[in-house]
Amino acid sequence: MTPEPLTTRLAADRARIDAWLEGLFAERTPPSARLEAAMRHGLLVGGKRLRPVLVYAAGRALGADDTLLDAPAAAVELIHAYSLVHDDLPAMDDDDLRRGQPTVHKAYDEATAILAGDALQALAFEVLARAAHPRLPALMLTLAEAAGRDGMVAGQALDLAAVGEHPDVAALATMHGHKTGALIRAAVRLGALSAAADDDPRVAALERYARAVGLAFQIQDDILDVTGDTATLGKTAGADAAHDKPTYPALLGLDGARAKADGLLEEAIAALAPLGEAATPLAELARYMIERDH
Ligand code: GRG
Repeated sequence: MTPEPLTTRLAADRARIDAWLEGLFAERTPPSARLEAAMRHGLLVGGKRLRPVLVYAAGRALGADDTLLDAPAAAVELIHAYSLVHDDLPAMDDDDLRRGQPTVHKAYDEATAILAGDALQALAFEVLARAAHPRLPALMLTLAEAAGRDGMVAGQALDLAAVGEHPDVAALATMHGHKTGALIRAAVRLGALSAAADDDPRVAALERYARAVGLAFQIQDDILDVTGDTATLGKTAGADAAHDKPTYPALLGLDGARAKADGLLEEAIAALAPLGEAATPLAELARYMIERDH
């Protein structure tokens, strides 16, 4: 059987998770229509859905059924959406545009954006808790650790502390490993744990894959900031430089940053060896995430 092309699979997975996420807002009479609309804006307007796609790909590679992967995929995207809504706030990155549209605090107001982020985060855990998933405690722990004080939020704190500082490559990797990497690793782990035990060597292989992909994804994001194709992220080229944020191209040069991302891509693909052909979609996805132009 000819394997399904990546683009077909990506489109199908995006359609699947989008329908699932839309369903969270259906048949409800919310206490606050404004809060609900702001949540929808932060979650549903645009976005590549990379983290849900990783949940599906990792889970399927170990034999999980799609129906078991929907709730973890939705939960990780809800955390991601909340983080972007809060990251865009004036107290954080102060961005007017996200995904080519006004940020939530611009489309609504700052207080509503804070609340929408809060509610999206709570909804992530509600979605998981309602899923009656056989690995529920492990999934809850994975997502909570990745999102919180040992993961993404810690990364954001390190990032804020680094403004005006001159961290070296190792410090930059630690910051991004928390800020962006933790959720990407969580996505892969949520998929893997839906099908396999914690001590399954294939889970460890997928963790090595996710670590390399997460860092390479961030390097590519930095490269896109420099090369200027950032319209879909709603930034202007050089925005991070304007915020005096350290980036990989600034530390390694553009070619050095590209070489590092390529090396990590090879590492990610090599890590998949124990999974055999079942991991082909994950290898393609890594390439797509790192060679993407937006
Ligand atoms: C505010 C607690 C808190 C955390 C924010 C992840 C994060 C921490 C901020 C995002 C800032 C940012 C733009 C980082 C660069 C890498 C990144 C995560 C890009 C956005 O992810 P994509 O490209 O976004 O997957 P889409 O829009 O496709 O969902």
